[in-house]
Amino acid sequence: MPIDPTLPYDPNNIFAKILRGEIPCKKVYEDDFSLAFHDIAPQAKLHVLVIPKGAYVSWDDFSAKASETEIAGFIRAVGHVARDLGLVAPGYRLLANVGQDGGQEVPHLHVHLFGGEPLGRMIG
Ligand code: IU
Repeated sequence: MPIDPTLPYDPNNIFAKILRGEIPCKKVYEDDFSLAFHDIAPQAKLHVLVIPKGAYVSWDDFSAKASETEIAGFIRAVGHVARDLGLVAPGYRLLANVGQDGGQEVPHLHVHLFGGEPLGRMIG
């Protein structure tokens, strides 16, 4: 069920549990600001989620409340993951669902990174 991104951060959401090591994940990358792991239900040959370590529900409160350092660190981490996975030359897709209309189900900001195969155009 899509979430309401205006609600306070729920420290018991599944990605918070992954960040605390209470639930395992197939880790791809980690640094001071971010963690990346394989999506449990991949929607492309390669489907990785990149999340900030800070407690942010969605892109909305991350962009409004995170420090410049956290924002820069997170954006760099997404690029780092794509390069590590060898996706730069073939290309890839980034997606962040926000709230009800965006279909966001997990209330901790995550960017989906899809790749490993031609993805087709989504727009136009
Ligand atoms: P969404 O943007 O909130 O709709 O995406 C949530 C994603 O989290 C979705 O692709 C799930 O397959 C994925 N996921 C996961 O990787 N591990 C989990 O334990 C759960 C969801 I719950």
